[in-house]
Amino acid sequence: MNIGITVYPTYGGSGIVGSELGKELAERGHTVHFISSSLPTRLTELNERVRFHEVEMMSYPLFEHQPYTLALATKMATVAETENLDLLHVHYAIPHSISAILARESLKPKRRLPVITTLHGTDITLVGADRSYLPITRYGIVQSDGVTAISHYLKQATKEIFQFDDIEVIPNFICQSEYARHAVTDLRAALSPAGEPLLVHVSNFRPVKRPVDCVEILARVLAKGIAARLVMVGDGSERTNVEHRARCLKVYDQCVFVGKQPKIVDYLSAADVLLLPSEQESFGLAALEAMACEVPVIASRVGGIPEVVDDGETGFLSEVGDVEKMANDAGKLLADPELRRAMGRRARESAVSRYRTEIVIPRYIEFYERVLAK
Ligand code: GMT
Repeated sequence: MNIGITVYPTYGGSGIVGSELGKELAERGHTVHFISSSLPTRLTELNERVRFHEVEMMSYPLFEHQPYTLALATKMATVAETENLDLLHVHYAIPHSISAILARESLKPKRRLPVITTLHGTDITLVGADRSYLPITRYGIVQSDGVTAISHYLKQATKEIFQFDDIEVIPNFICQSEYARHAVTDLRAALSPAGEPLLVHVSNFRPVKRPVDCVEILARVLAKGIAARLVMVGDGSERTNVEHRARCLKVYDQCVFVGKQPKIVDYLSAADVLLLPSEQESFGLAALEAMACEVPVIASRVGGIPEVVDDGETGFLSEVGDVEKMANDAGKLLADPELRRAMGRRARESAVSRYRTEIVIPRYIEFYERVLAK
């Protein structure tokens, strides 16, 4: 197949999932054309089967804001014609599904171009549910030729918010050979020179991820007399608040802020426990990646996380903001290496048996075939 994929290139899990999906499809013999404003971060290598088409935007004094949605639609239609695309697969409903539908409609007299939309989370729960975007998001979803969601929770939320449920649940996935715990002796020594165990948080530091809770948890763990350090991987608007709170709690010296990192798997291989105290999380790709690296997860019981993390088996779940319980659970794991290792082993087994690429990617391909056969 010749597949057009659109993602947000620089920000968030939906871009990672769309990019990794494209690479996996290319490995299975399909040709993938990424259409977006810049090269998606995870797309380090382009070749005959993985191609990139940049959306160009003309600026004009009359345009207060550049009309990206229209420029994207134009590029989608052009690429569909020149590259003979079989379908467009867009990740994150707004505005990508709207652009794709415009492209499809503009080509209607000449060719068929089915549109598949994958819903990832805040496109439904925050942005899409906002009154100003709700009708157009609903239009984008209903008019798509096929819709997938990354968890049962998200399918249910879409049904409640948009009264639409013709949705195939296809979860996030991991490459089991890439996401595997490996020796990172030097990195671990750099992050924890005195050998304390490591709590690790990975996110884009948006308010919805509640990264400030991580330093609250660390402070409570240290107050119990349990040695630990906190490694904060990523960057975003909440970082200054996190650093400020760490100073107020006098735990700043036990924190390491490493910013955005290209090789998350190295940090997960150095981790003892992952902290994911999010306010909302429709799947929790960070949890899955940690589990694949044998890291037990301490997370909020929200959204799709309970579908991924088994409370008491592969991690511990708590109500949003319950940093006391999260600290107790973290303390339990940090103080008991045997428990930590047993949970870590179960986490890997659970991640690989349910979410490995060999299981999930064929489900996307089958879904494409079903939509094309309609
Ligand atoms: O978080 C978002 O605003 C959207 C999206 C993104 O691009 O980061 O994240 C969502 O998609 C990920 C990949 O499918 C999921 O693993 C995340 O749980 C989900 N984030 C939220 O629901 C907050």
